[in-house]
Amino acid sequence: PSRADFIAVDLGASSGRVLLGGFDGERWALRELHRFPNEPVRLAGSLHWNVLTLWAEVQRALAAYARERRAPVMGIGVDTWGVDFGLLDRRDHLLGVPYHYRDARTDGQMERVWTTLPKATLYARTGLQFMQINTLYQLCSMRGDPQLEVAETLLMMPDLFHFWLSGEKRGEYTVASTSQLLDARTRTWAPDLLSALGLPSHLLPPLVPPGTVLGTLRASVAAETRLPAATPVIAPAAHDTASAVAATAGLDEGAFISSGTWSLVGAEVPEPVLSARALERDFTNEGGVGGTIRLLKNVAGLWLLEACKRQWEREGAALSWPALLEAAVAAPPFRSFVNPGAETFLSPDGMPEAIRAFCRRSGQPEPGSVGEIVRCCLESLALKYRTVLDDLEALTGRRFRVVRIVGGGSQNALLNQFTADACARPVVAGPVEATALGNLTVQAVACGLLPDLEAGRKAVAASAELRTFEPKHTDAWEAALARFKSLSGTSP
Ligand code: ADP
Ligand code: LRH
Repeated sequence: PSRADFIAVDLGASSGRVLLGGFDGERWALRELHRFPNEPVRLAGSLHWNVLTLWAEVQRALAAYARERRAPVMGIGVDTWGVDFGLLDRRDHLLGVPYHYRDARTDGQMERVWTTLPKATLYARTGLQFMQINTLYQLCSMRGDPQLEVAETLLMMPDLFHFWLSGEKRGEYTVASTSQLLDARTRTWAPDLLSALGLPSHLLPPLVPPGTVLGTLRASVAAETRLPAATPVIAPAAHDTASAVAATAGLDEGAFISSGTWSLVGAEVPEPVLSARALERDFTNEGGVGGTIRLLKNVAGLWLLEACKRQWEREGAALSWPALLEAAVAAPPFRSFVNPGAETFLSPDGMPEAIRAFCRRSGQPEPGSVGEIVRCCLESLALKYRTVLDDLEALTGRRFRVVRIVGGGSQNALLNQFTADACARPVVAGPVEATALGNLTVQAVACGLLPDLEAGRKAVAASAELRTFEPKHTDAWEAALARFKSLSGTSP
C-alpha cells in the first residue's frame, strides 16, 4: 500500500525531537530524524528558553530530511509544553527572549491576582488548576514591562513555531487551554480577565481547532531547508499533553498518566468538571481533540529526578537512567516520602538537598545515597498518582480498571511497577512517543487519511508495543499510602 509521510516536531521541556511518521492506512512507521536537548539558559538572573537554538535544530532536522527525501511530506506540525509564550511587535518581530515557566518572576503572583479575581471566580470561568506557571500569572508579573506595552500579539510556544514555519499567526485551541485565559465552557478566549487585571487584552490571536491546515512553508524556510514551498503546515493538538492523550486508546475504562518532565494524571471527559470539589482538589480541565476535555492534575513528575541527575552530572557522576533505576532497586523500600508538588521543588538551587531538607522537616530519615534519593522520588510519585486517581474517581463517579502510562517516563519499568502496586490495578505502559504519534494522528485526520480520533487511536495501538505491569505487594503499599497522606503539605 502507498505510504503517506508526515513530520511531527515535538518540543518537550527536557528534549526536542523531530519524527517522521509514515502511515500505510493501518499502522504508523516512526523514524526519529533528530533529537536534541532543551537546556534552559540563565540570563541576567532570569530563566529563559533558548528558542533560537530550538528553531535552528528544527530547521536542521527538516533540511536533513529534505536531503534524503523520496516523497513530499503531507504535513508538518509542532507540539510543545504548555503555558509559555512569545510576544511579537507590530512588525511581527519577537520581543525579548521567552521566559521559562520556572522563572521566579511569578512568585507571589497568584495571590496578587486573587485579590482582583477571586479563586472561585477564576475557576468557574477557566476550570484550570492554580499553578503560578500559568500564562495568566506570567503576564501579571510583566505589568509595567515595556515589552508588554509594545506587544501586538501573544503566541503560545507551538503557535510561535507554526508562525515561524508558515507566517500564520493563530492560537491553537488545546495549547490556549493551558493559559488560564480561556473560557472553559465557550472554549473561546476570555480577554475580559486580562482587562480586569489592567493587562492588554488585544494580544490574543484568532483561535483554531487542532487539525487546522495553517498554510504552507514560508519562502525563507523552504530556501533554508530545501523542502518544497508547498509543504503544508498543519496545527496538530499543539499542546504536547493533548497530543499524547490523543494517541492513548482505552480511555473509556482507563485513566492516563502522560509521563515526562511532568506527570499529567487524569481522565478523558466530555464536559469540563467545575464543581466545588474539583476546585478544592485543584484539578484542571484542558481542551482536547474532538471536543474532549482532559480532567487532570499536574504532578511535578520526573522533573525531580531530572534535576537531581543534572546536579550529579555537574558533580562528575554521569549516570544513565537505567543505572539510576538499578541503584533505586538496591535501596531499602518505604523509608521516606516527599510531596512532589511542594513549592520547594519548583525550581530549587540543588534538588538532592531540597529532597533531603523536605525529609528532615517532616521528621523522616534523610535519603543519603543516589539510590535512596531515586527510590524516595519514585515511591512518592507512585503514591501521589494513587491519591490523584482516588480523587479522579470521586470527581467523575467512574472506576478506572487500568492506568495507561505514555511518554518518555513510560520506559521507567520500576515506576510502572510501583504505580501498579500503589494504585492496586494493572498499568499498561507505552507508547514512549505517544505525543509525536498523537501529533501525526491529528494531521492524518486533517488530511482525510483517517476518519476520526477513534480510528486514529486504533492505528496507534496497532503500531505500538505495550507492556503490562500487574499489581504486587498491595498491602505494604496501602500502609505506605497512609504514611504518605499524613505528611505535611501533601494535600491537595
Ligand atoms: P519531556 O517531553 O517533558 O521532555 P519525555 O517524554 O521526553 O519528557 O520524557 C523524559 C523522561 O523520560 C525523563 O525525565 C526520564 O525520566 C525518562 N526516560 C528517558 N529515557 C529513559 C530510559 N532509558 N529509562 C527510563 N526512563 C527514561
Ligand atoms: C507537559 C506540559 C504540561 C504543562 C507543562 C508546562 O509537557 O505541557 O501539560 O502543564 O508542560
